[in-house]
Amino acid sequence: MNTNQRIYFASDQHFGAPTPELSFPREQKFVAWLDEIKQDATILFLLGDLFDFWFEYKTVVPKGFIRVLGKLAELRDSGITIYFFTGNHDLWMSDYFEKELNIPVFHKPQQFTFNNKVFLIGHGDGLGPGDKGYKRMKKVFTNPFSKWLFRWLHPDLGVKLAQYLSVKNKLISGDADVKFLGEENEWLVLYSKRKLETKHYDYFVFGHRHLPMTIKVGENSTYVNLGDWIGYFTYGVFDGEKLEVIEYKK
Ligand SMILES: [Mn+2]
Repeated sequence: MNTNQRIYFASDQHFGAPTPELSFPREQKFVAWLDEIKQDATILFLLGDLFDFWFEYKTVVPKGFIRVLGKLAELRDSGITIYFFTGNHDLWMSDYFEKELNIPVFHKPQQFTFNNKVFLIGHGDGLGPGDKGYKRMKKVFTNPFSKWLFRWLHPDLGVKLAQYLSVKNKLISGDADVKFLGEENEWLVLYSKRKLETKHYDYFVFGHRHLPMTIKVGENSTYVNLGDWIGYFTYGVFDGEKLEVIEYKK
């Protein structure tokens, strides 16, 4: 990394929710942010739930998000590396991003090293203790048979049904669930601390909680949660030395 280069992180945009019309101003704001970071970004990590619902049929993808997709294409074509991690709302993403945008898609946390700092990066869903209901639901959703079944529903019906269920699902419907649970109860804090028992990491970077957080989990280890682009409009930036969570004001 050059001293004037930055690595950026953002997650939980939930575009498309609660309605395309209400999502649109947030999409514009995100596009403006992407345009700004274009100057010094060397890598952009998108840590999941970019879309409130996404499904790839063999020849068809959902309508919408065209400005976001276009801007991502522009960044990518200008030489900025982009990595995408699926969240629980877009876990059905297949190879569209890889083929169309040349953006690799990960479904599990991955380790990266930048400037001798070790990062563990992912969306953060289903990690750590608890969250049993969600873990069960994820098994159903990732089951090849359910996926096959869903694919053969007509998209006008399938997407409508999925959008209904997604918006009804707690995370987008309000901030009732998004309360800090305390360091001893935050699943991703516990998960990070457990990971540190076997290996050193400088940074754990996750989304999913919709709550910006920077919490020390070890001597030289920090857990960072990126917040969201619904109410916080926060992102992470690594300058080669330290990782900060910043609010995008525009
Ligand atoms: Mn989310």
